[in-house]
Amino acid sequence: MNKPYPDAPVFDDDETMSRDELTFEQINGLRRVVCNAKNVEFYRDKLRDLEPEDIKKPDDLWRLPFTTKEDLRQNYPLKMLAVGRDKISRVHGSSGTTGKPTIVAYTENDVDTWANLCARFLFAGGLRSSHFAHIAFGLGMFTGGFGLHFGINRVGAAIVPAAAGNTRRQVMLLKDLAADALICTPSYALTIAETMREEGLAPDDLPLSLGFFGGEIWTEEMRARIEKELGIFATNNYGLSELIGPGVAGECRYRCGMHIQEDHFLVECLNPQTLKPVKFGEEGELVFTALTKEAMPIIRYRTRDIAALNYAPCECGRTGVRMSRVRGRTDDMLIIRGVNVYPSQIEEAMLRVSGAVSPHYLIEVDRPKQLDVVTLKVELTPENFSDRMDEMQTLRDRIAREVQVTAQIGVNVELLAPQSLERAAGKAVRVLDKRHLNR
Ligand code: DLL
Repeated sequence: MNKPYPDAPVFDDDETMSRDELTFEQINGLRRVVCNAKNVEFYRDKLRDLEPEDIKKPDDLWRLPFTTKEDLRQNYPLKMLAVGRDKISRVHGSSGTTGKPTIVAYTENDVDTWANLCARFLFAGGLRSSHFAHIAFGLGMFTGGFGLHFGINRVGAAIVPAAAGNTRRQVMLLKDLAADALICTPSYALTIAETMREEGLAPDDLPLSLGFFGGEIWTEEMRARIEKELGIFATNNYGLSELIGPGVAGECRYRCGMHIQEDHFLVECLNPQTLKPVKFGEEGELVFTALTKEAMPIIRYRTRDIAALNYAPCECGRTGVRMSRVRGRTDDMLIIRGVNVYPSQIEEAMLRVSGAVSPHYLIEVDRPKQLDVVTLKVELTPENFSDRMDEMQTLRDRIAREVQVTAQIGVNVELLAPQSLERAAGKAVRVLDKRHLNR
């Protein structure tokens, strides 16, 4: 595996500002946000008793209201705009495929900021101007494609806008254009790796050396698989359309959490029930306030993403606090016979067992009688697909035991033939909860 640029500097000096400078920037940013948000009807009423100059210290943030996904839904499509339509230079939407998307809008400055934020994390993960970067994110309303497109452009690297789907073609392009970096969801990276194998290509047959993955929850075990199967150095990056898209946080080459770009996003880590801050280092729901966005100010946005914050200095010199991997979303947490389980805990346990199972899986939950039943459907790798009943039973038992230890729930394990589960070109669907169908 090639380690990129051991001496990598930062893309932009603001990434290393001192904590005191950051606090100063954040207070100024909050004042700006209060001022700008008063242009939005939804916020105007909520901010009636607060003037920008009332914000004097970081804790004054607590005087600001929360914003939820529901609030954005109710203000569909563009009622959250703080500027006139003539100032809008781009519109994107949330990634869901059903119902009305959440629309987000950008001024020209917002688009420029966004490109810089993406360039910062791409650079931090090793992208340089000499590289070819292949984007396999959809180029549409989803923020992944265009966000990264302009980020790569800002770094000065070549863009291969392959977009999502048609995996054989992706592999052909990766090979023929000799791309250095792959950008997509982690689950799609595995699908590309699988197709490479089917085409008879080994990791060394492609010059690919870097991967930038985000947009969905994944585990350290999944990273190890992806790196092995593609022969790359993979970094994680995080973002959400409501805040800007990708570029909210990203890993540096030390990969000990994702640096939040705190000069643009003020983060809180709160207990989702009490909405009070968790203790330092504990997991909680991340809540963000965008400090520099013009078109659509967003205040204390409840992401539903559960992660922890680490304020310890990082060896890379960036000062932005690091967020852990997202462990789960409050709305994706499964309650199985009273036990709270995140799908990522099951993924972690399953992949820890052995190389015999592929990382393609589906967690099915049902309640045929009074009790919840979880079936973990997981594909075998082609090399391990066997009709030896005893071997298969041992593997099933090992996976179930590991899940029991990690997630404290019993699961039935169903081993499937390779290629049985549907592959997604974007975000993978990992859970099928049928319980509500039986009510
Ligand atoms: O997924 C933005 C994005 C695109 C980020 C490409 C990174 C790369 P949405 O479609 O609005 O935006 O979905 C946002 O995706 O609240 C998380 O639950 C999840 N998510 C995004 N990145 C990560 C990550 C984009 N690295 C929602 N790890 C967020 C875990 C992630 N979850």
